[in-house]
Amino acid sequence: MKFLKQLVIAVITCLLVIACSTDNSSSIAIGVAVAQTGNVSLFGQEQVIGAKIAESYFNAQGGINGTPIKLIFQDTSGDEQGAINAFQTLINQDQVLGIVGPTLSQQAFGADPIAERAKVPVIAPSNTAKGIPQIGAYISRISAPVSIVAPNALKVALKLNPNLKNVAVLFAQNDAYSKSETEIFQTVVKEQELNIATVQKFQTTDTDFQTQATNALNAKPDLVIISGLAADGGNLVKQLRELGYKGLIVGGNGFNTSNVFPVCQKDCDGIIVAQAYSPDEVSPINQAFRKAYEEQNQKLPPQFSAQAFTAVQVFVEALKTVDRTTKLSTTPLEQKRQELNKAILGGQYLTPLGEISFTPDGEINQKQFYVSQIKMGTDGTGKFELVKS
Ligand code: 1QQ
Repeated sequence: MKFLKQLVIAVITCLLVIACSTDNSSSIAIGVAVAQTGNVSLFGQEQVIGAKIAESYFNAQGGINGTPIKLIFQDTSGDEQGAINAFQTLINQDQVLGIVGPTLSQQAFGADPIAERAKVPVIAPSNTAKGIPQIGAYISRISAPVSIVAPNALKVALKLNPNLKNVAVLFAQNDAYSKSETEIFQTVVKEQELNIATVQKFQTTDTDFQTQATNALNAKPDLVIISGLAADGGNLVKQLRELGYKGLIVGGNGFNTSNVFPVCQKDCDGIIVAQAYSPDEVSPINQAFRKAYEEQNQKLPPQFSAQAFTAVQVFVEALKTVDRTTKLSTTPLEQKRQELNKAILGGQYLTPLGEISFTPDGEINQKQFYVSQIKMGTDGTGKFELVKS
C-alpha cells in the first residue's frame, strides 16, 4: 500500500515536471538584454521597468492572439563582453524569438553581429550612434539617432542665450554613442557659426575631471556641451560648476535619466537635454503607459522606460502579424525569427513615442522630438521640464 502511494506520487511528479518543461508552447519568449548592474544600470533599470510594464499590458490584452509573451531578462552589465554573453544565452539557451537590447551603442557594435549571424531580430531600445541599423538586416532601432535628436538641444541653448559665441565640447572617447554625438554637436556648432573654443576628452570610467574642467573654463565658454554617460557626465557637470562655471550646459542622451540627479545634485539644475519622448504625448497607448508607470513609480515616465516599452510593443504587434499567416505554435524557430523580422520592418505602430515605422534598413521614422531642462528642487528632487518651442 505504501509502495503504491509512493508510486502514485512519483507518477504525478513526473507528469508535472513534463508539463512544466514543455510549457514553452504556452508562452512566447522575447529576450531583454540590458544593463541591470554596474554604472550603465542607471539607464538599464529604467529599461527593465518599461519592458515589464509592456509585458503586463500586452498580456492583459490577450498577448499574441491569445498566447502570452514572456520576457526573459539577461543582464549585460556595462561592457561589450557582457552584452555578447547575454545575447548568446538568449539566442542559444533561452531560444527567444527576438531581443530588446543592449543598452549602449558601444555594446551593440559588439553583440548585434552575433544576433545578425544567428538571424535573430534585435530591436535597439536606446542605441543612438550612427550606423546601428546598418550592422545588419536583423538589427532595427526605436531610439532615434543622435543626428536627429541632438541638434534640437543646441537650438534651445541659442534661444536661451542668443549672444553665445564660445563653445567648449567634451566627450567620452571610449564610448561609441558619445563619439557619434559629439561629431553631430560639433558640426551644428560650426553651422551656427559659433566658435569651438576647446574639445576635451575623457573616459566613461573617469571620476576626476579636474584637467578637462579646468581646460574648458580657460577657454571662457558661454556654452558647454557634454556627450558622455550618466555617472561620468554628472560628475563632470558637478566639477565644472564647483570650479565656477556659470554658463549654459547641454547634456547629450546620457543625461536623459533622473538617475543623474543624485550624481550632479543641485548642479544638475539647468542642463538642457534633447529627448525622443514626452510624457505628454497624446496617443492612447502613451496615456495607458504613463498611468501604469506613475502608479508604480510616483513620477513621470522617463524616455528610456518609454523606449523599452515601445520595443516590446513592436515585437508584440509584429508577432501578431506573423501569427495570422504562420502559426507560431507549429513553425520552426528559425522560420519564425525570419518572418518576425520582416513583419517588424513592414509595420506601422502607434506607440508612447507617437506614430513610428522603419526604413527598409531598420532605422526608425519618428515625427516628434522635445527638449527639456533639468530643474532641481531645494530638497534634492529633480525633474525634466519641457522647453516650449
Ligand atoms: C547609446 C546611448 C546611451 C546614452 C544610451 C543609454 O544613447 O549608447 O547609444
